[in-house]
Amino acid sequence: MDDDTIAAIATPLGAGGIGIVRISGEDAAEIVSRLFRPTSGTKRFRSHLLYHGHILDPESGEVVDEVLCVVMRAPKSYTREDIAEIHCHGGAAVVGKILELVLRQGARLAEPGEFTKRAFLNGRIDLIEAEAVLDLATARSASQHRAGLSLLSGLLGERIRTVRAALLAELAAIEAAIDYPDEAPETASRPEVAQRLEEDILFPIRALIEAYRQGHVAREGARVVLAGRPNVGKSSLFNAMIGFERVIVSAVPGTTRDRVEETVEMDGLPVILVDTAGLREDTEEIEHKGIQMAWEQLEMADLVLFVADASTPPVQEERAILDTLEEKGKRVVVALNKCDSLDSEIAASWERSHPGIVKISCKTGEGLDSLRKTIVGTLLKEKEPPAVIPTLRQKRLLQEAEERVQGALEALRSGHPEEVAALEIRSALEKLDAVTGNSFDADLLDTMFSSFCLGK
Ligand SMILES: Nc1nc2c(ncn2[C@@H]2O[C@H](COP(=O)(O)OP(=O)(O)OP(=O)(O)O)[C@@H](O)[C@H]2O)c(=O)[nH]1
Ligand SMILES: [Mg+2]
Repeated sequence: MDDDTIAAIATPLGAGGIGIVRISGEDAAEIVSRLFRPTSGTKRFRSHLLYHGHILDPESGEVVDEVLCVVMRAPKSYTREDIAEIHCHGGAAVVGKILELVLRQGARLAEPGEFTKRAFLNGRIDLIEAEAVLDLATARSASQHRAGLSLLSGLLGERIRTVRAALLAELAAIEAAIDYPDEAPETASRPEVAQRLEEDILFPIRALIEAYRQGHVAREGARVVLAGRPNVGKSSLFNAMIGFERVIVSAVPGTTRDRVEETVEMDGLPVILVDTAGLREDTEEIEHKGIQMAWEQLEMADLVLFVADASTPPVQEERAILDTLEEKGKRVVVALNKCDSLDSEIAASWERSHPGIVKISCKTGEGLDSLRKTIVGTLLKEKEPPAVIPTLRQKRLLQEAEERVQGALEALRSGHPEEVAALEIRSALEKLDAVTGNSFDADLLDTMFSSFCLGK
């Protein structure tokens, strides 16, 4: 474990009001005291108190900036090490210069996420909370912000620790039955253990996996995939929704052959919008590939935005596409585009077959707001997102734990030796520990923390 003193700029670069240089490690206070001249003339910093003063370049004696400084002594700090922060003016040149001075005094430039990694390694937060910090630092929408905060509350960790404790108790019961088959109490009998495994362990784990399914849209954003026949205006709608000309629009059917995606926020919800090739039969090879890709995208969609053209009547092909989507259980919103040149008879026939259809025009912008509302309403239809929503990493581990518990249950119920169940339970315990970071491997930590931004 590294225990050198690290430093980084903790605020985004640019011209903010203030910028913060953060230092963590044994030498943090010492380094600051060599650069900082407090206005009060004090020699010793009291912990957690903000001091006014100036940063001086020790070599030239030149004043670099007027700042506020704070030292937070271990263990009452984010990393549980001594932390010092210099709050200076936010211009990139000033913050950069101060960081340079700090590094010259012997601190090492921190890796992305290294402050949070130390907080985890020093036991201040568990891995779930570390992930929550990442969530919060990168949250682009109100719902991501909420998902991050709920993880930081420690509720998920609490639930997992409860399940873990129950699992450990059952392991003890099974091992007692293996070691002392004649003396084992009634509560260690196979049916009793199996019942508790199911009710106290399997069901709560499944509930968390289900929470991911219900809530991942709030956390990671929804995939909204555009679909429809060629030339109905999918790419025009895509551009209109993201607010700039990202994809080519043309009067030639079959213009889009590739998949293009962009993230936008709709009413506080992150949405990954995907444009695809128009769906039709009988095409040349490249377009055919595009259509295949479009169907693959539709498989992954949380919602399909089906676009139709108000200047042509519904055709059999469109009916077939919509039927297929329905069979797959996809949520679909149908938009009737080109309403600026609408034929009232055609519009009426679309409205008859699709009562919820939203009339829009990419040309005039008409109806786009109500289309956004319909999309968000459909995505969030189910209900309020669950109180805790695991991340994808956590959900995968929970699924593995679920399989192991399931395995233990089957072993107990089908009369396999108790040892088989014990083995499965041990392996389920490992999976749960990996969620909270009770046990972890170095590779996992490296990948996880390296996705943090600098200074976090
Ligand atoms: N009048 C009118 N024309 C539109 C509207 N939206 C799109 N168009 C026109 O419809 C044609 C096709 O638009 P695209 O956005 O390329 O259609 P697409 O569905 O992406 O087509 P493919 O990529 O070929 O599947 C272009 O000529 C657009 O200018 C609209 O609201 N009103
Ligand atoms: Mg297109």
